[in-house]
Amino acid sequence: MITLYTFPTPNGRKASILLEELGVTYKVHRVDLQAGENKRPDFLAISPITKIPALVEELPGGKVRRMFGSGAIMLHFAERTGRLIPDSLDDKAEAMSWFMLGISDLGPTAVDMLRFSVRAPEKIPYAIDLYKGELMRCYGALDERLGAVEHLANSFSIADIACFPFIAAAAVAGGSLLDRFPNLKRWHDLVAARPAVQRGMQVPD
Ligand SMILES: N[C@@H](CCC(=O)N[C@@H](CS)C(=O)NCC(=O)O)C(=O)O
Repeated sequence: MITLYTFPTPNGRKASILLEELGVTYKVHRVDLQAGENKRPDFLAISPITKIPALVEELPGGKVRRMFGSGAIMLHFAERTGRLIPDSLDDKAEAMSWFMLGISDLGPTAVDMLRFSVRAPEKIPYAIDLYKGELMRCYGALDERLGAVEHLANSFSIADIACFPFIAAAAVAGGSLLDRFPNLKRWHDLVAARPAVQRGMQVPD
């Protein structure tokens, strides 16, 4: 049995979209971040950094496999199933480049932008301008790529899943922001129409 530890955030939804796309059977354990449930010792044993998403799989013989972080979860299941990741080295190199842009640039930048522009008690123009600029840099790179290809690695892959929830959040919260990036908007609408993506975006309820 697989249990996904998650909360309704873009990083959590990368993991649930992946599992839905692969048709993996899993249980959902909601970790209430606002109530500090991620700081409890039982969750710390699963996710040493006390962040969601994390996943536990009970294996035959009583063994347990844990993994934490949306990137580790996506790569593990893509490699294990041979799906949502290209076969050829060249295509995989391109897919990994966009996958990592989602994991290490787009996600952290979007979160820091939110922290400094909305949550910070003191508004620091330098920090707001920095993260806004970095976010626009990510959007610009994605938009240019998606002007040439339908999905980030040609066919739908974990590269798309790594980026989609943060672009979906911008589509909801950012007003007409995506209108400035027409290729990114086209791709957002295409990915958002996938039934498994829609299911994954509802996890946890
Ligand atoms: N690199 C991690 C980041 C995960 C992450 O930032 N999770 C946030 C929710 S989106 C979290 O659990 N935050 C709780 C905390 O910071 O205490 C990933 O890609 O999954």
